[in-house]
Amino acid sequence: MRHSTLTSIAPLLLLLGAGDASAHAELDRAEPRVGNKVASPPRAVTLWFTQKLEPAFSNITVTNAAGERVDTGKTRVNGSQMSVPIRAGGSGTYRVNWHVLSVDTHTTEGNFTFQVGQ
Ligand SMILES: [Cu+2]
Repeated sequence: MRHSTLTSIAPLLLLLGAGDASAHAELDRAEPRVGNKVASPPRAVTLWFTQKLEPAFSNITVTNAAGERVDTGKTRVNGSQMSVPIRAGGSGTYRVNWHVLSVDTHTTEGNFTFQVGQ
């Protein structure tokens, strides 16, 4: 009886272990939304993460369709959210690159695009 109980919970423990290993700060959502189209250039790009961020080592850069930096370089972190003001950079595909250090000391990074115009 006891043996069969242990056997049945072992796979659950493995699943919990895997969950802990991947619990870094991942991108939860963004504004403008990932892959979305907006009519005019937004004033800022804001990202929400699944964990609190360390402000000193977390930043966002944004480039326009011509590959020019359009962010002000002044990323602001507030808990699990960070935001950077951007200048109008015309229409086309904007790319957002983010790099974060979460409070669990793990770094994660990623990028996505959104469309401006039409
Ligand atoms: Cu982590």
